Amino acid sequence: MTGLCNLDAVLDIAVIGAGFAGLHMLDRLREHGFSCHAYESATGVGGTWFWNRYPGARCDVESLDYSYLHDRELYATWQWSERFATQPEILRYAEHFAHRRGLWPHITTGTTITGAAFADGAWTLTTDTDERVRARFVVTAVGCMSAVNTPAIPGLARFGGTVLRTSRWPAEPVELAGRRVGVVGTGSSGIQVVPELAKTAAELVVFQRTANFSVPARNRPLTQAERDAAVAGYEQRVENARTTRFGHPVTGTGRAALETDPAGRTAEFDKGWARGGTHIVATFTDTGRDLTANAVLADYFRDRVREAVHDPETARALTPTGYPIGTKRLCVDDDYYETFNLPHVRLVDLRDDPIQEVTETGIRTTRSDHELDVLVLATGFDAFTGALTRMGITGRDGQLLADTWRDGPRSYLGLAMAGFPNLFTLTGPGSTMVLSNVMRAIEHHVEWVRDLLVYAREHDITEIEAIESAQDDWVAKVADLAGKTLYPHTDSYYLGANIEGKARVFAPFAGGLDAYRRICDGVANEGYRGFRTA
Ligand code: N01
Repeated sequence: MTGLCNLDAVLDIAVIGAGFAGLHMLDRLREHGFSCHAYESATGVGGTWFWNRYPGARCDVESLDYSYLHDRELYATWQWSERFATQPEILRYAEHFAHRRGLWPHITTGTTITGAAFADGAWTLTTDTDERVRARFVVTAVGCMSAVNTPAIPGLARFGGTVLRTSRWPAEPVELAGRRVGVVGTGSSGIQVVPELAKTAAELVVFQRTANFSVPARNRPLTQAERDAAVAGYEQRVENARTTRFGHPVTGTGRAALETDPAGRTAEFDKGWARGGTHIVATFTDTGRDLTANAVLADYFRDRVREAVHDPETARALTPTGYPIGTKRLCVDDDYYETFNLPHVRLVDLRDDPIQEVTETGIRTTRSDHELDVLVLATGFDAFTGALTRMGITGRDGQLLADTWRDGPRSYLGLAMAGFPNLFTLTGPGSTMVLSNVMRAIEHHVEWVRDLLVYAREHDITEIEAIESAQDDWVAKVADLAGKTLYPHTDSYYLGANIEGKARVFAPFAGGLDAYRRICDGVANEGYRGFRTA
């Protein structure tokens, strides 16, 4: 624990979470003289970057974009070492920000909020350390990918070896050299961890249910000239944050794939593949909305898999089929496919050979027993809603958020919910979340919520709550925008489809961060239209 607040007092604002959103929120609130305090489950700050410390973890957004922009001096002085930063470096960045802004005394770490109830104009938070915190307002900064998904694989508890989760990787070193390691899950985390584990494991068995589309990162050290250019271009970057769909520019050819001849298409895709990173999906204007155009891009990726993987059967299994590219998050890798050419690395295609059970000594699939010393679960998250619904949030008249969201999340702007006054959700479901650079989404939300709280103070507002009809309109808008994309074609965590029993609802706002920001600005400029105040 690093600092306690006076638990008898009523805070102006409690912040839940001390990742990038929580740290920035706390800082902005303190700057404006609010009494506030943050609570964090982890024993340190950094949120997702505290927990996801598995070998190979790094960001799939380039470091110079995955940085706070609101702190100009920090932007000018922090020296990212690589094009795509590693988890340890990003964690150091978060810790540095907390030190720089004097935030540590205002954060209680190692403390999980287990309940939040609204009554008599204030929230009462309860913690797993049996403490109670009273606050007039609560801002959640719990992240989009923080509630761990542990799959219901029969026998998991009986495994006699070591079970590790990429999303809760231990801080102390894990000895994997010379051991037989199994990895379940081939999303972004699995695809990043596999090449690293292969470097030391005696045997590595990768259990894949769905083959993912992945693009090479082409990671490399950043040059001083690149860092200097980024600092010189700071104003433009700030402007881009306001005016672009993703919060940073993604430049393509501006042409449609279906109106470009095949040789021209391949030449452009080759450039994107050689450059590395996710920008390749924006090469043409139609691959994100037209299934035929999408198939052209998907086929290009499939050809790269067949080119990289020597064994034809393994290549076939690793080739993604059956869903449009981009409708699950595109993975970014370092030699993922090449790893399967190593003699001690094997792929088990669970579509052909499903897991029957975990035994004391490994994983039994329909056809084989795979003997393992270590089992790595890279099985993802109850994304977007899980961290909120698991927290025991109870609003007006005792309504439980988990019940209110049983048929899918309902929010106004992704920031507030009818029936839950004085509660704001940074990067909540219904906002752009992971469909934009999440750093830019965080900065927007923090500024917007800060402005609202200042407005409330200036206008003696003690209660502010989303109006049901405004929320209904927002939910309909989010659904309508999703319906115009290819996302609903695919079972993914975007739709909650990775969690058994979860309502199949597309949670993010798919209209772009620029459009989202304009809507939120409009709401604020009209005296917080869609909110009831008292
Ligand atoms: O999780 P995922 P993740 N049996 O849900 C499989 C961010 N992130 O942690 O596709 C067997 O994508 C599941 O299979 P299927 C990023 O936003 C960012 O990898 O459901 N397999 C899938 O293969 C990312 O998108 C970075 O058929 C099972 C995998 O587990 C998000 O976090 C790095 C299973 C889960 O993939 C989540 O990524 C890492 C079962 N019972 C993560 N249950 C950056 O680079 C699940 N699976 C910033």
